[in-house]
Amino acid sequence: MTSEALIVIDLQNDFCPGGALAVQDGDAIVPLVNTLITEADHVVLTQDWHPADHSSFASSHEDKAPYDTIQMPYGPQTLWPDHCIQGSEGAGFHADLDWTNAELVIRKGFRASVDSYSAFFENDHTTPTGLAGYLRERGLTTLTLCGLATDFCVAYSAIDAVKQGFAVRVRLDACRGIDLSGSMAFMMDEMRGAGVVLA
Ligand code: VGL
Ligand code: ZN
Repeated sequence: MTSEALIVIDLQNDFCPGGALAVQDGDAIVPLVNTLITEADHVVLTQDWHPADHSSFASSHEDKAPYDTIQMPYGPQTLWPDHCIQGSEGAGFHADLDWTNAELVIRKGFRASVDSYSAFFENDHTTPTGLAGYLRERGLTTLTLCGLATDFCVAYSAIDAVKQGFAVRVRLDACRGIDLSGSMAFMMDEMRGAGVVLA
């Protein structure tokens, strides 16, 4: 057994064309992600998993529209269209994603009061999801990340993973981004600065 794991971030219907928060060409990465899954020794998936009244939804706030920013107790928070509601079709994994081999599915964003872009910490940057402990206990120290969206959940996960002491590579060819007001260029720089290997 090796110490390497593939982490597939949020490859869910709502982030694919036709979904509630569609990432351009989000579904185009599915064949390559399937190949990476086939080649990987260990596979972990993340699943954005919000209650219907989640605080990251613009619909939960009066006079707010999707992509507005609000101040939360933990800092600024972008508001989104309702997406990845627990148990909905949109929250499901893309139908062609072959995740049979996945050893763990980690759900995030399930508490109404706080969003969670990162697979490791909620957006308060202090509440852990448990993923770091899981990986450490299993001796999985080298991580390859792919999925959606490059400039949000993939980037936040990659940066937190480095901070947690993992060796981290992001397969950009197996990611697609949202690019909201320059977020793509900004988060690429943040990842590079943190020590994430961009491949
Ligand atoms: C994501 C915005 C809101 C993501 C999740 O997976 O990148 N982005 N929820
Ligand atoms: Zn979300």
